[in-house]
Amino acid sequence: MRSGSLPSQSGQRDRSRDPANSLVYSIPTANFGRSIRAGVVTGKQGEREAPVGDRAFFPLESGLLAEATGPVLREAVAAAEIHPLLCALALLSGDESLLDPRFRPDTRLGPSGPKPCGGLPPGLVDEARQRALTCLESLRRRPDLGTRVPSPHLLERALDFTTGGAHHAARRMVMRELDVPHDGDAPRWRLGSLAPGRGFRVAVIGAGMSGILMAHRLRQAGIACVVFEKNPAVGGTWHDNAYPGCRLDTPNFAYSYSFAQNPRWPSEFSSRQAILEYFTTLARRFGVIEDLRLGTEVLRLEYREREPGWTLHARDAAGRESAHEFDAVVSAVGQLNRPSIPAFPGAASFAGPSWHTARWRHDVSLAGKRVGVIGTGASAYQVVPAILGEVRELVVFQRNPPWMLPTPRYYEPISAAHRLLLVGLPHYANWHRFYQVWASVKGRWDLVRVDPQYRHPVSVSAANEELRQALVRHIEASYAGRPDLVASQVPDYPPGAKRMLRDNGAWPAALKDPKVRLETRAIQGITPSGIRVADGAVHELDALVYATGFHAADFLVPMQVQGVGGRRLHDWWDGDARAYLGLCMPGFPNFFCMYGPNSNLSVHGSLILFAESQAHWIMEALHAVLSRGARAIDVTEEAFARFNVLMDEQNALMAWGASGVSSWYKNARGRVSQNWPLSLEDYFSMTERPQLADFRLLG
Ligand code: N01
Repeated sequence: MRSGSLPSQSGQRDRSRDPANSLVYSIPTANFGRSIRAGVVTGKQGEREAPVGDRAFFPLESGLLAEATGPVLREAVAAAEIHPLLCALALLSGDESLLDPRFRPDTRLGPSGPKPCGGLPPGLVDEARQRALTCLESLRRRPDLGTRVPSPHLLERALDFTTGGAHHAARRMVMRELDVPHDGDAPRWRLGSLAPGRGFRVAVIGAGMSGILMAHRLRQAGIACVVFEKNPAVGGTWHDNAYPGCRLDTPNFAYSYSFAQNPRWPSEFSSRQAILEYFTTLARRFGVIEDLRLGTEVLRLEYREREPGWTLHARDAAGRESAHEFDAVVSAVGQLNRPSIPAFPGAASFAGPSWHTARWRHDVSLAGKRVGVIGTGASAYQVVPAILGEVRELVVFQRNPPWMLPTPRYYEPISAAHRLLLVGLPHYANWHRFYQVWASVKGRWDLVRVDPQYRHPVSVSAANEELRQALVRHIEASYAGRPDLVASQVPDYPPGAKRMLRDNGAWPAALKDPKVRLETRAIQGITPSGIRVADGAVHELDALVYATGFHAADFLVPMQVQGVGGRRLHDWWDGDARAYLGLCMPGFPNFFCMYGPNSNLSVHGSLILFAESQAHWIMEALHAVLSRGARAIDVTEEAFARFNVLMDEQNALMAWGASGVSSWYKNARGRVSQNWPLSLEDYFSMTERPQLADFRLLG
């Protein structure tokens, strides 16, 4: 495809690179018809390219392996995830026999979670590790370790080995997640050549994971952007949530940009600090930092019809208001950033300090205090064990217990032995990440899908019931000898109806701690000295923590957005936010949402995978506008309505839609306005490029 033209009707993205883009370059190959990451694969077997990682944001240190002693190497191989290691070594050595079909992994998640070592029996694991060690020993001192270029054939073999061939259906998504070609989603057009002489400015609202990515893509296309961020620093949710114990609850390697992979994560589920550092570092390296207006909140957006574009009203940290004109606006404000504090009667009378988990009061010591924590969601799950050592007493107020997913190694750091391979062995960290991504493509989706023929008082399918029983067994084992806790901790709703939480024993240990009381009676009100519950009993408290979640359904609040003909977005939504692909609404041309309605993931995939698709789609939409000499793009009412019928039908077939339990996935009307109900591949293919029949281009 010519640079500057629209994607072909076949939907294939030709990602041949613009040579002006210094980050990427193309090496077309016979097998893939696409370019391949520098140093990973080239068109001709054995051809040399730039060393792996030399253009990467987080370079490797392949010299480390040469210095390692034999015992250290053995320890590293024992600590490695065996399947990614076999793939990396096969690519480096050319030894296909490492991809022995007997070693092929089963990456499907069962009721008890991922199968250790891809489900291989111990004897085969030992054999595979021995083969890996022998290969590693023969390779590690080779001076060309960091520059060896495997063949496309080997890449295919490694993919077949990992996925059992299933990747062919999700091919383009798989290649992006593997970063082959490197940064394949980088726009291969620049404003200057696509629309010479035309000025085009974009506002991005929010400098979290989505906003940083969006600004990076715009910069890659030479489009001027300004990023408005209400906080004094970047990071979004990772900036806001500074409560003790905050860490990722999805696998970390998969929770990173596909084109900026980090081999140095401190844990498979890293702490908030490590993730914040990752995004802060990248904002700097991408240059996005230059486009930032920190401490500046966007108040209002008004669409100008005469000269299509947006007027954005903002207020800076000093309270000064200003107006700015843009051609397009991308909201990247997230879903979980406006704390929700229930209006308990008497809340204002509480004499001690009280705060929300996302507004942690680091100036208040909890030492020796009687502390109440309201809520048992993901935030409470992390904060309660983390403050337990400090407090005198802790009362946990629970309305509904969550389902716990056994994750024994949740807090474990990545060992030095494993890090040696992640940082020192080319390809290993990429394949380690890819392995996580691939396992999450299906994730637990099948286990929470409704079988309309299935009848059960709680579960929504036979597979869901199997999962429920496995999780009940985990609860019974975790609270052995405490029938009171078993009774209070087994949810009465199906697994998947609310977010399932990672458990390494820390939460059960906290609930069993003599300092902790679990209160399951409803909160009636708050008094100056504590919390009064249903039968009038009062828990005396010195401090109160609201772990009560966010106004997730109130998309874009409190911003006011006025579109064509004075259409006010929130009036028009009328408490029921909807979008087309989570990205746009009719009557709001050139206004795009990242992580908008119905684009949240809860049982499969990583939000970063979706954010990358959304940023890509927005760039394609802007390309359509600019390449046609149009001013704006607006989704049609019909396409918007059709898409939302699909969302509602499909969400009704998921545990979260079928169950009546309260959750932040639903809005006040009970409609699932947050979650994506289909597969990751579906979203990836729907966001490959805008279906122009669903849009009006405005001149
Ligand atoms: O919020 P939540 P969260 N009276 O809405 C209870 C992400 N996250 O901040 O279950 C009494 O899940 C409410 O009770 P119930 C993640 O996606 C990620 O914990 O509705 N209780 C519930 O127990 C997560 O899903 C990470 O009956 C009341 C709790 O408050 C999302 O953020 C870490 C109540 C709210 O739970 C939100 O998690 C943290 C009332 N009136 C969060 N109102 C990481 O990955 C609410 N509750 C690191």
